[in-house]
Amino acid sequence: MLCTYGIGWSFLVATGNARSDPSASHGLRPRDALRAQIQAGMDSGPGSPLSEVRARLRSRYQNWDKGQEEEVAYRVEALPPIIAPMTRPPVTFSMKTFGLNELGRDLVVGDIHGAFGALQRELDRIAFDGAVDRLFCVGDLIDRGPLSDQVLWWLDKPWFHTILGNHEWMAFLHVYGSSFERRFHENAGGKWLGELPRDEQEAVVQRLVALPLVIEVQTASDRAVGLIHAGCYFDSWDLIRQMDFSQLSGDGENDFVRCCLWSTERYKRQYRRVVDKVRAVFHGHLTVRQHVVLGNSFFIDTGGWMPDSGGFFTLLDLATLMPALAPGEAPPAGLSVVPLPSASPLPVPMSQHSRVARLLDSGKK
Ligand SMILES: [Mn+2]
Repeated sequence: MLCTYGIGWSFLVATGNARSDPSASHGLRPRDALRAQIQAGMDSGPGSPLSEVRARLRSRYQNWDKGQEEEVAYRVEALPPIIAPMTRPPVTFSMKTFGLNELGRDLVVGDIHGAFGALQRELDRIAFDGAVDRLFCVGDLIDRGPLSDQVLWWLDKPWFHTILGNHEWMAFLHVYGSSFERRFHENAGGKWLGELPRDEQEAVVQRLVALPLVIEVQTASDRAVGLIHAGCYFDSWDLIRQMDFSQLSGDGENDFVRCCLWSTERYKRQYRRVVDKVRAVFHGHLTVRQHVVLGNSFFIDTGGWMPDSGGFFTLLDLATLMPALAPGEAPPAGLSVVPLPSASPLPVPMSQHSRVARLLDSGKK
């Protein structure tokens, strides 16, 4: 028997023969049936769409056992409405500016992704001194690496300053968003968050979402540098300085915020125009084999969070725009290329670091 339910759109739910032949599913996905079932307010008794969904899910597993059955049944029943009720705490985006550090070094590092141990080893190697030095991060502190749950401990360090990355934003939606958003973050390495008690989840993500979207740091040169996780929306930093960040809608659904958190356009297009009125803009988000400079945009996520695949942390000194040196270490004559696996998302062009740094420092563009 074939029953048709029309609830806003037409679809088919297979019953009868389909029960004994789960492959006759008519292309209906379980979520579609669930959505229909929820919207129609149907009961979940025998012969209902929900029971058919369960039957179809069962047929997918070769080695079915009671535990799996209960798990899937739970998942099916626990599916909430597709659009989550808007119970999020209010979000206010911001930009934070830092004055010149006259006491020590200012360094910038790419995505950390929970690899705080490897980062600490690199800081130790270059004799980072938290009493006078500052470390700035381009966001994505969490997920994938082993120590994401240390993130608040790191944010408490007075010398550690970071912006918001898309992973921090995804974590916020994980806790306060829909089931889609939760799963989206889990699949991006965010399972650790769901394993924390609910009150800790809320404490973590409320702290993360309060991070500034943009940081500006004054350097000893006459110009400041900027940090944005993914994409710089404007070709002039003055336009960012003039923005009223508090007017950006807190749901993150506007072009500027999306660009800051997600855009890879400058790199994909190899767009080399210099961002005016700023010495350099640092980005993470894209993992590259060796840090890359396009115009004065620096892409510095060199995969320090996946050391087993040849990744390493790039820490650049904001005064020189060159890698931070260990005590007694000579400046590198050339930058070596460390191969990352082919899963690395994009090909990496030759670094133009030295030439660009010279040009920037000589004031030419
Ligand atoms: Mn990212």
